[in-house]
Amino acid sequence: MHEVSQMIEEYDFGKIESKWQSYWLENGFYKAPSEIHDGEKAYVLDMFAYTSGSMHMGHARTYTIGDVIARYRKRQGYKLLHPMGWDAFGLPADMAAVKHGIRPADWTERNITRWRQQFTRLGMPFDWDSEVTTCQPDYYRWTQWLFLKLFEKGLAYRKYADGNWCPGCRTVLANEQAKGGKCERCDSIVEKKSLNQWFFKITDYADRLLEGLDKLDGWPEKVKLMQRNWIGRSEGAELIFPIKDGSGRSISTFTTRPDTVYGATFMILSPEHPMLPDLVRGTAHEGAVLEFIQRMRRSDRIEREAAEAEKEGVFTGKYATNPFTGEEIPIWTANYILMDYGVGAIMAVPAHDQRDLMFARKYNLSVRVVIYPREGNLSAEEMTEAYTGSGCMVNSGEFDGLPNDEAAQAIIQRAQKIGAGRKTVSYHLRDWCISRQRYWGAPIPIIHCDKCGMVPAAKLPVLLPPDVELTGKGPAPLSRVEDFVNVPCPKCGGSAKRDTDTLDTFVCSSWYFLRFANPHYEEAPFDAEAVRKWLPVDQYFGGIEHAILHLMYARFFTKALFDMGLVDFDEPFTNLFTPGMVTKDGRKMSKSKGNVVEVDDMLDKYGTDTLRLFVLFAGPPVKDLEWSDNGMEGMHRFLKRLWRLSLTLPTHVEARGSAPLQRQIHKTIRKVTENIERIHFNTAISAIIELLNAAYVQENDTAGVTDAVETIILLLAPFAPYISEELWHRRGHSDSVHHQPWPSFDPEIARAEETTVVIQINGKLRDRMVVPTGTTEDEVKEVALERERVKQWITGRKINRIIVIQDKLVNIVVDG
Ligand code: ANZ
Ligand code: ZN
Repeated sequence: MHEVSQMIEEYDFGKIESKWQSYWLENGFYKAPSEIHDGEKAYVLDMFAYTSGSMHMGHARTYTIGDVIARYRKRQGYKLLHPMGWDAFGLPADMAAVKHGIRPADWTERNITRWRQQFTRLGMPFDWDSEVTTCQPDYYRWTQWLFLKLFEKGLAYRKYADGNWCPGCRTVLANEQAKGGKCERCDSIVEKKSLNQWFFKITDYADRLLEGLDKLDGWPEKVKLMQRNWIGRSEGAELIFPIKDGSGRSISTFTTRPDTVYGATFMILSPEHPMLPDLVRGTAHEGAVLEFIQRMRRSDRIEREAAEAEKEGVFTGKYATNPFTGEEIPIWTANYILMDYGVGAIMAVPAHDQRDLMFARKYNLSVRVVIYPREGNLSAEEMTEAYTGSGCMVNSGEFDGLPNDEAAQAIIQRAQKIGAGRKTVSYHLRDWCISRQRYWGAPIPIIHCDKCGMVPAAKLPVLLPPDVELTGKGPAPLSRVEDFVNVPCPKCGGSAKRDTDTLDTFVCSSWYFLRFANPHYEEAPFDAEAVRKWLPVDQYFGGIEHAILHLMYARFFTKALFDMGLVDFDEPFTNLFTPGMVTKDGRKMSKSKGNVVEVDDMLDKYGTDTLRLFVLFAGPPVKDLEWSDNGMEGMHRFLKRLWRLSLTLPTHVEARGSAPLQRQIHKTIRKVTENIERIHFNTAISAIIELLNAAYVQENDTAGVTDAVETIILLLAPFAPYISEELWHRRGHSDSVHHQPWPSFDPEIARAEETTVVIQINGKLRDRMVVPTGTTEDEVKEVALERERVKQWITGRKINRIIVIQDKLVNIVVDG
């Protein structure tokens, strides 16, 4: 058999796609079965779509990855739940309303319609009867219900906190609207204004959110690390310094280095510290300090925190006593001490903390070395860099000569004895601010009554009033709707006022995965019985940009619901996969950079199957993918070759194919199966391409070639669903290729010749592994880096180089 030249019908992807789209939708391809039994379910979830704007190439890639796994699990015989819905509240709809005068509800509906079409086109025939939409009353009534549950448990509370205030628009701005410290509408300088805001007490769960990560073996290390850093647990001590003004007051500080207390030569209060105004009241220093406080209120927090930022501060005129040295030390206030970490005050140890050293040099404050490195010593006068390492205690009274980590413990014990402090833990995690002074969100279901205080709304949902004029200026939109605001108090019947803030959209997305188990359930936010069957999510897919907030909040909700006895698991997502970004010319695609490749354009030009194959084949799904028109062409050619070959073959052959082709068929099934499991779709697809190449070469073996092509169609179906379905039917089958059992292989026949490869770390033998002979350099690197033994040696160290000698050795060169 040769490349056929006779007239063969062309590969008309447009026609094929529309035919199978409607077929799959009509047959309820992704409709979840209602009957499931233990151990046979697969809940494969993509983060639901945020309905601002439309689908871009990054979404197309992520959702395709999810779709492959969903289709594959179904083929393996799992009962599948693979739903889609809409994260439909949020700022962009408000902004569209202000800019274009369109109602947020209409704008959102229009976007959803478009998203549905794009999903369908991409070969993802979701069951639209079971979508959830967060801006619909039948959903947000339950978001409100959950808010009230948390309120009841004391996990939702109100306090004053700084918001972005635009004096020009006389309105509160979101961080996105106040970039660079200016109002995006009127360019006014944005000020900080204290607002009464709602919070969820996520900090109560800090330790459990941290411990929970240890059990999440199916999560990427990178994401777990980001969450750990965000929680930022530090063990240390609270040390208390009495103020020397006869008032009997003292200042509490948080330190992770109690061992350095003898080197504390001054103290610093955060400019926001509540004690600061009192401390200077009526003194000569009051003016300067108050002016500094004012200036800090307007400054940018991120800048203040930056390590290299210029340090500045003001002396308060007051002194405190170092409880260990008995010395008097001056009390300052400075920009780099923040109120919301630790307790908002520190003992400054310039010899051993770089920021304190920069500050001390600038203001001529004294420096005392209290730890010597193991070798050499330090001079307080000359040092330009703080010594932050470990070593031996000096200038520290009875603790001299101890290793500093031992001294730290001894000093804490002593502090405890003399009432000067204790051991404590501090977190970087802050409580979650959930109130927004905007329109397009779920109203906070609370009524404020002068007599009864904060009273939960008696009836849910508290409906968002449909017609509210949005100008982007003035007070919160809902506060201007009189008949929304003024209501009787549910408790005393007196006149009261509704809360006019709406909930952060992250609240809506913290529980939607529970709702999917039975999306139209009317008795509760989720159907406990259905949740018991389907949850937790077996495989979750979504962008790394959600690694911190969304995933942390969803975990927090799950733990809170677990504590209330409403669910019986406390981690929502067993396995997580975060695909890389799609880039062009080395940069993330974005409208402002003008490097966007439109999904629709590519679908028009090449069809869905080509696009899907390209985004899956161009590199491992975890890595960023660089867009390439050539890559698209290459995939398109592959599909055309498959099409042509398939159409020339008989639909049925009796004989068996030749041994070499048989062997390759079994090997291919094995390789594709293993690599789909590892979400290494690029490797899986390349094995399929190789099999097609082999089939073309074995021209005389019609039986073998037919067998190979039939196998290719079966294996390719999750990746390129349309062409596979079409060719499958043309080969005389009457049911869907997507309902065929996943092909199995004979391990005997599929066995590759194997080689043992040794793994070295910095030239030392650390592990061995068996791989198929001829495994490529890239593949062998990947496999090596995934091995447990190897991870033990390399985690936390920087990989400088990996040397591979094929079929023999991998040497990983790391720092330190
Ligand atoms: C004395 C000291 C000596 C410190 C030394 C460090 C080194 P992490 O590790 O991030 O938890 N600190 C405490 N509260 C602060 C605040 N509100 N704003 C800015 N800095 C604050 O950091 C803990 C250290 O950060 C604490 O330990 C404190 O400085 C500082 F050789 O205390 B340390
Ligand atoms: Zn403004």
